[in-house]
Amino acid sequence: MFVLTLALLAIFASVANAHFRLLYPPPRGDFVDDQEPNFCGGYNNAANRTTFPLSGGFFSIKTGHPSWTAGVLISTAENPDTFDDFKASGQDELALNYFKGPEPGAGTFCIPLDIAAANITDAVDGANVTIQIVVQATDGNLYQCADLTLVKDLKIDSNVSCVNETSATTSNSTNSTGSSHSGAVVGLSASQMPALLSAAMALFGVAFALL
Ligand SMILES: [Cu+2]
Repeated sequence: MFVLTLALLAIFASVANAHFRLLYPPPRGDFVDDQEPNFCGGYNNAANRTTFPLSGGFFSIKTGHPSWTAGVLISTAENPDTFDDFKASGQDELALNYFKGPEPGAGTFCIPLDIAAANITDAVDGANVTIQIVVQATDGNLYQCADLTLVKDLKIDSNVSCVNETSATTSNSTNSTGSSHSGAVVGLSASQMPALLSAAMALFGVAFALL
């Protein structure tokens, strides 16, 4: 029973840490893990609009994935509800080009976001826009949206945390290659089940040692 409890704890801990969260600016709604592969993380309507600097802003994410690439789409529609709303002339409108995250990359990151520098038509002082953060990891594209009103010369409140903090504690110390991405915090996609199983097996080992 004790062993079973530990295994279940391992599974719940993994679920809680899967994917990524948008910490700032606030997303459209509460994080729903299994909705994150969908448009705006499952939220089709603008909500929680935040005043945001036209230039010199940042966003903050917390990710459970040790290896990832991210970019930021932008829409100047009032209530963007499809991926097409984040395109112009058939091309993605990017407020920030795709970039590779640091490795190991599980942790909290603060990423500069200068919307003025992206030169998006209509993304100007006073405009309502929506950014869609895209994180590409082992389980495909993941999405979170934040609805904004752009304000020239605005400074983000100093209470808003902007830190870079990797969580080395999530890496699997028994991983012999040292560079594999499968050893750390995992989701529950089929390709990641072996890592979850190995985490569960490690806990079984601890449980037997205690008996
Ligand atoms: Cu994930």
